[in-house]
Amino acid sequence: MKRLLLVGGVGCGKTTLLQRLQGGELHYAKTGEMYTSGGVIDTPGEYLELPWFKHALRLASFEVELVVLLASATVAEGRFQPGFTTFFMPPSIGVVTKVDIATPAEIKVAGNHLRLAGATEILEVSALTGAGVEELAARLA
Ligand SMILES: Nc1nc2c(ncn2[C@@H]2O[C@H](COP(=O)(O)OP(=O)(O)OP(=O)(O)O)[C@@H](O)[C@H]2O)c(=O)[nH]1
Ligand SMILES: [Mg+2]
Repeated sequence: MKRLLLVGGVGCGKTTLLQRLQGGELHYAKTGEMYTSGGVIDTPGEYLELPWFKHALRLASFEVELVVLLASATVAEGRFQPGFTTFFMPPSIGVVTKVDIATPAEIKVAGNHLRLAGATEILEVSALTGAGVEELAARLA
């Protein structure tokens, strides 16, 4: 798997998706600080949501090949500023999460938030059911 930086709002499913991608058991664990696992940097959602943490995301992005912006399909509001991907040096892709508990319209809204953030490539997944995870894993290989 490429070296990745996972960025998304609190509870959007970053850690659960990482557990799924790494073939581990799914268990809830609030991310309290940035950490690296198998070359993937997982970040607390607060780093995106609280402005004074944001530069830490940018610094971390210098270590990776790809930034993965995640947006939960269950959250109607956008969590990213328009053009947010320009904040990072490496390329970015967008991932809509929790598609198992969202309507097609909600999935579309989350995808549009990611597009507005600057992601031109968007995948849809459920870490819980595994839907779309194989496609994502292939993209990240
Ligand atoms: N239904 C459903 N629930 C999910 C999915 N992915 C994550 N969740 C749930 O959403 C909650 C938050 O998931 P996390 O993976 O901890 O979210 P996070 O983005 O790492 O959150 P922070 O560490 O707080 O930034 C947990 O209760 C997960 O079980 C999914 O694909 N489908
Ligand atoms: Mg987490």
